[in-house]
Amino acid sequence: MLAGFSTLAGTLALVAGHACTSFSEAPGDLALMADAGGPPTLMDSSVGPCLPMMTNVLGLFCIDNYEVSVAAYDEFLAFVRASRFTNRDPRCAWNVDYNPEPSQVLPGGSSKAVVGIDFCDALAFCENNAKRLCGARRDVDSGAEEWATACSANGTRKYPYGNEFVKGRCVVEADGGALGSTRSVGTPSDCEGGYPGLYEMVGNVHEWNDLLEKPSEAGPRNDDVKFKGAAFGQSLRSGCDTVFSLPRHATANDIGFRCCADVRH
Ligand SMILES: [Ca+2]
Repeated sequence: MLAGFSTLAGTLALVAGHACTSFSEAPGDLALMADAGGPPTLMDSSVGPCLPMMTNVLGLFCIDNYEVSVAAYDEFLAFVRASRFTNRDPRCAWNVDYNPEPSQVLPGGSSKAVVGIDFCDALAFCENNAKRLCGARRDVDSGAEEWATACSANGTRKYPYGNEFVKGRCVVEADGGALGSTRSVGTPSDCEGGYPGLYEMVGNVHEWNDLLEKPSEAGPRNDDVKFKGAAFGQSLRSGCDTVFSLPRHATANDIGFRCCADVRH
């Protein structure tokens, strides 16, 4: 899948063999709406312990059911263009451009998972939707991770759907996947789990996590951060434990993301 990494020539060795993702969130699910006039407002909190299109994992946290879609991300970009978003994370102070890398946009239109976005773009999207990029679990100090807990059904499964690989369940190269063959976001598929209603945790597109792999002396822009779950070009039988890392500023045509959030009590 090296051909797919048109702008990552210097880092291809780190990610060779992986590929694919897709996320989705219907525009109507946004917790912060970019209405004309006035500041963004939170949605009514009566919708339940998790925002719409999110799964409640063990009562510990919420996670998006799908990877973030191009359509949802476009709404965020419109919000940014209206000069109504301010990046407050010091790790991302360098990031002022939230547009996906044009050369890495996949075919398929607005229903596909957004790719070509860097870690800080993903972080900003989630924060602007009253969510956060999935990271370390907040209920334990063991280093357990939200994304991995959700994918593996709390450590009980290698794949979202079970412990035995099943061809065709998730979108990986082993199943004949090719560039641009990602599933649309927001449509249930056989790649369900580790909890009901959660899709494409393995395959389709990789997903940025708020997990530091290796800090950089050059500053947070160059810190290596993790992305998980493999993608459409992944050549191995990737599972919930598949992980790679790239600098925060890196982008690729098969790295997307989904968001997590606190359970609302
Ligand atoms: Ca995925």
